[in-house]
Amino acid sequence: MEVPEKLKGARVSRCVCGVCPFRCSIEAYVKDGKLIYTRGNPENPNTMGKRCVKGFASIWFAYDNDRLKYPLMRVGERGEGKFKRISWDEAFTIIAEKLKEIKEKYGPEAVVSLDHVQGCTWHYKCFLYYIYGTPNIYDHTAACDGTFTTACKVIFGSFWGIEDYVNSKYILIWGKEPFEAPRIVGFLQGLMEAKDKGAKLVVVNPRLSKTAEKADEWIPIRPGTDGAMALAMAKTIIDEGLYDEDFVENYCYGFDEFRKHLDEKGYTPEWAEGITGVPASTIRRIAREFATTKPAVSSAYHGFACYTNAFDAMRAVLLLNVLTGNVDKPGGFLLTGTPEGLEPQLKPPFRVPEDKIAKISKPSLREALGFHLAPDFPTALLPKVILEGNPYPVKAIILSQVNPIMSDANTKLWIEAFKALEFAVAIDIYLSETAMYCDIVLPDACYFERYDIIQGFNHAPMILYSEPALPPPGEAKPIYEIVKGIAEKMGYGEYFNWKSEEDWMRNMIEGLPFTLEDLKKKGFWIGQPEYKKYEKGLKTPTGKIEVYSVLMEVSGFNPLPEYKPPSVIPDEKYPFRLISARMPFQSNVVTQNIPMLADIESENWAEINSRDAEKYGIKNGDYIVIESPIDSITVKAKVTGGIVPGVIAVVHGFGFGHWGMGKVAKGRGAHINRLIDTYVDPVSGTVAYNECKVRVRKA
Ligand SMILES: Nc1nc2c(c(=O)[nH]1)N[C@H]1C(S)=C(S)[C@@H](COP(=O)(O)OP(=O)(O)OC[C@H]3O[C@@H](n4cnc5c(=O)[nH]c(N)nc54)[C@H](O)[C@@H]3O)O[C@H]1N2
Ligand SMILES: Nc1nc2c(c(=O)[nH]1)N[C@H]1C(S)=C(S)[C@@H](COP(=O)(O)OP(=O)(O)OC[C@H]3O[C@@H](n4cnc5c(=O)[nH]c(N)nc54)[C@H](O)[C@@H]3O)O[C@H]1N2
Ligand code: SF4
Ligand SMILES: [Mo]
Repeated sequence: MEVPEKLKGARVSRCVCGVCPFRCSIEAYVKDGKLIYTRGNPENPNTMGKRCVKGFASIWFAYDNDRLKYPLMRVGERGEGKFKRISWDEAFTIIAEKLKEIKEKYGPEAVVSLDHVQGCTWHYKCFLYYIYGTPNIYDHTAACDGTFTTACKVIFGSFWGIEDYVNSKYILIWGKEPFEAPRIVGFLQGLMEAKDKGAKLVVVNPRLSKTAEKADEWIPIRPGTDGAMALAMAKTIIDEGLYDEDFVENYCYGFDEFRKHLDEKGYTPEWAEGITGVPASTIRRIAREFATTKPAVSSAYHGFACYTNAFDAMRAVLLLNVLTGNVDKPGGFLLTGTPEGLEPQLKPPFRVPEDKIAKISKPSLREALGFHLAPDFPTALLPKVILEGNPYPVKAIILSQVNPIMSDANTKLWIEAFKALEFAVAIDIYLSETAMYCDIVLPDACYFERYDIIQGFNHAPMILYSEPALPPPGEAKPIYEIVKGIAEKMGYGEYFNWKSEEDWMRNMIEGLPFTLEDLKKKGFWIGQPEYKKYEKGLKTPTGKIEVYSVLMEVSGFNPLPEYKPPSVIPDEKYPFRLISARMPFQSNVVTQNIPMLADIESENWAEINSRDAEKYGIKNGDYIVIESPIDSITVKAKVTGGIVPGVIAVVHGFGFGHWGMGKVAKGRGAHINRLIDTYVDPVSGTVAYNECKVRVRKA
């Protein structure tokens, strides 16, 4: 790809975008010490020189004066926002002493770490696990795609799945948002190309979302009921003999039990119509179209999974690919990674001799609370654990690149929990809402100011490389230097005495089929894509694709997917269900201080059906009060025919009360998570954000 004229003479660095969790490989152009341009890595098939608008706009991180520049220590009450500047040496000393004290008083498991899924958190995870000895190291999976990854694990023995849109002829999307919540531009490009080539796009969603707008067919569905429709489609496909007999016979475990189960439960399209509001004739037609158009792909992701009944719904949606033989073949649902994670596995950045590795004496909170299949502890349950000291005391939290007071459900409870902690540290690039409740706040380098090695989300195995394009602002440091500083103060400096970052990066890729030099050359390494991995055997207990899940059975769950209603049902007092949506040009809570994005849309809104709005006298643009049983917010109404009556959708990520996230972010819009009580999926532990009933009135 050619370099535009104005970029000639600029130094180009290869980085991995950290704005959303999907790790696009990018190029950053620096001229005269200024970051002037970024674009997707032209050689990487996931980016092809492109990146999404929210990623593109994050160039602002390089200029934002509101970024954290110095370590801070809290001097006021928690949440009051009073901090004083301290030196790194003071910060490291305080943290090292507090960590030692808590370990002595309560045991290492009393320290919980929450972080994002970016790579250089490896140092910090390995330090806390292998050296400090806490088993409680979690990332944000439980707030995000835990239901999807767990379903991939139990059915396919893989970590993830990717829709091969570009080669598909029939794309069935259930409540996920390639156009509203883009992740990895290459996937999105593939979807557009498939449409250009004539593929049919069908979107099942309670809202006429940006993706539904572009679909050939939008199927409005009652929220939290997709499982019923997917199971009825499965029954239709089987009853009408439209399934791939050869595939099912050779590569699947438990098809006969599934067929019997669907019959016994009476999961017919007529039954599903009563639950979903989708006509039985539509369910039958979509089932036939899906099964007879090859290749086809059915997929769901985060938005669909925000219910306590979503795990089996996710299984049912993915099993449609299995019944029709659309697994790990071009145009179908491609498998990637093993149950443990993406491949190839990276090694720890430093080695701890066997006899020096900390002995973990207590089970992790995830195990202690019985979430054996979950990839992560349901972090939404952490506030209760902290406040009740059950199953054991949790006294300190270390956060890196997560902001649970904004991102998780039940804001008030999280605040209460933070107030009850003995010690809390936030590592962030802004003084986040959550950092406001911490004792020490440390300024991190952002994604184009640090080194990193991390796996890519891709069908063929992919490793990504990141190098700094710029130095971090003020005294900010990359997280590996932060961990080094703490470790040295605790007497573990020997593990961090690398001469340059290359030393620990070489440790991470030891034994892999490429060198650091290879990585640097292109910014990534990609292996060969392998299709039809089920022919060689998968990493499930039976080695087959498990329609009947042995893992579920041994964990005490129904091995076959069944339909159960959501946990929260709107009633007379709270007649609406609240669901979340996203703005295409904001990423969670990270991009809110970027002026050019704030200029496009300065606040979030609540979508409400025009019939409902009329009943309450609400007009487009009016401010409305939305009340749930636990709190209320005031937000602008968007009156639309494009949402199922009885549902209100609010865009997530807005409503910062403090100055914290910066001048631009402050005070814009409303914070949806205040309204949502704590519900999690019982299998995957994922936060059920849409289990929320509300009422509305004009403000
Ligand atoms: N612009 C933007 N892009 C993003 C992000 C962002 O914040 N902003 N975040 C990134 C992250 S972290 C993630 S995990 C991904 C998320 O990516 P997706 O999972 O693809 O998107 P979500 O916005 O979580 O999905 C919400 C959709 O689910 C629909 N939905 C709600 N309830 C139901 C239901 O019961 N049934 C069905 N069928 N649909 C339902 C909503 O109407 C909405 O359209 O996006 C990533 N990309
Ligand atoms: N109601 C509702 N809530 C949701 C969702 C929803 O759809 N609806 N979506 C959920 C989903 S899918 C997700 S993934 C979560 C995301 O929620 P979180 O895991 O909390 O992550 P982010 O919102 O991405 O950002 C968290 C913090 O990272 C900081 N940060 C950004 N870059 C860096 C960096 O380089 N280093 C460090 N140390 N910090 C950095 C930001 O300043 C911010 O404070 O939110 C969830 N919350
Ligand atoms: S989808 Fe956008 S924000 Fe997410 S990693 Fe890629 S460029 Fe960054
Ligand atoms: Mo996410």
